[in-house]
Amino acid sequence: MSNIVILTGAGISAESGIETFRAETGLWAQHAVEDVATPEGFGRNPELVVEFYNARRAAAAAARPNVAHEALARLEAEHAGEVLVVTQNVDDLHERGGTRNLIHMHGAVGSALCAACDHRWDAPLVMVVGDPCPACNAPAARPDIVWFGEMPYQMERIFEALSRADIFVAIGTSGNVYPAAGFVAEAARVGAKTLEINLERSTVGSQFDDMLLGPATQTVPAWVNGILDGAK
Ligand code: BJW
Repeated sequence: MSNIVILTGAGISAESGIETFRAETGLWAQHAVEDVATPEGFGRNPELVVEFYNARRAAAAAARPNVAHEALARLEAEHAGEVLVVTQNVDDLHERGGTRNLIHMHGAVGSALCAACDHRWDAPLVMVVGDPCPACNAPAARPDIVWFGEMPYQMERIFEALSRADIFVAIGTSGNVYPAAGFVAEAARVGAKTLEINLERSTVGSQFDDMLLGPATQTVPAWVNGILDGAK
């Protein structure tokens, strides 16, 4: 019975119509990262940042999970060992595709966070700067997103799962952002087999034991079928 930890990035949602960050025409080509994905950027121009995430929330709501999201849910349901999906994505396509054992390490566009008391609630489709917190009433609502310089969520739970992993798979992530880009090294350190699934080799691609190149909607269902068939 093997334990599987899966890290996903923007590439798994690309074929659902959600833009990635570092493609030539991706989000970071359209917006300066320091303006929209740092606490300092939010401090300088909260309207711009809230608008950026309102657009991302609308894009996520309009998108549907694809067969790669659904294949990971099937793996969780049918595999005898533990399957944990750790996503860097802020969309909810894994949940809507059926995954239950899931960590959103970079937050979620569907969630709002009070900068004054840390209370969380479901974000409205359109957030407005100065929205009051339903718990403490401070006008301090912000998108519940982990920006550069902030601590990603549930790191202790992630490293605990990595310490017990037999297989670690990274899907559709460019390996540019830490600590997520360091998970392959940690998994290898504890003896897990490591696999990268991507359109092209990522910046940390040489650290993986194996590689499966191609679009996630083809490669992920094929890999999941292989794991489930191998267990029969
Ligand atoms: C397909 C495909 C298809 C396309 N099929 N594939 C060294 C060590 C540790 C930290 C640092 C370090 N140096 C610097 C840091 C700090 C910093 C960092 O990493 N900076 C780098 C720029 C160097 N990290 C942080 O600040 C993080 N916090 C932190 O480190 O706290 C301290 C700490 C230290 C140690 C332990 C624990 C904590 C916070 C990072 C927050 C990232 N936030 C963002 C934006 C917010 C979310 C949002 O708006 O959505 O998160 S940045 C952005 O990048 C977003 C993503 O989640 C993240 C990763 O992007 P991803 O998913 O990889 O997308 P792309 O576009 O880069 O790649 C897409 C991939 O898909 C490509 O490979 C394509 O080939 C592929 N693809 N179509 C399959 N159809």
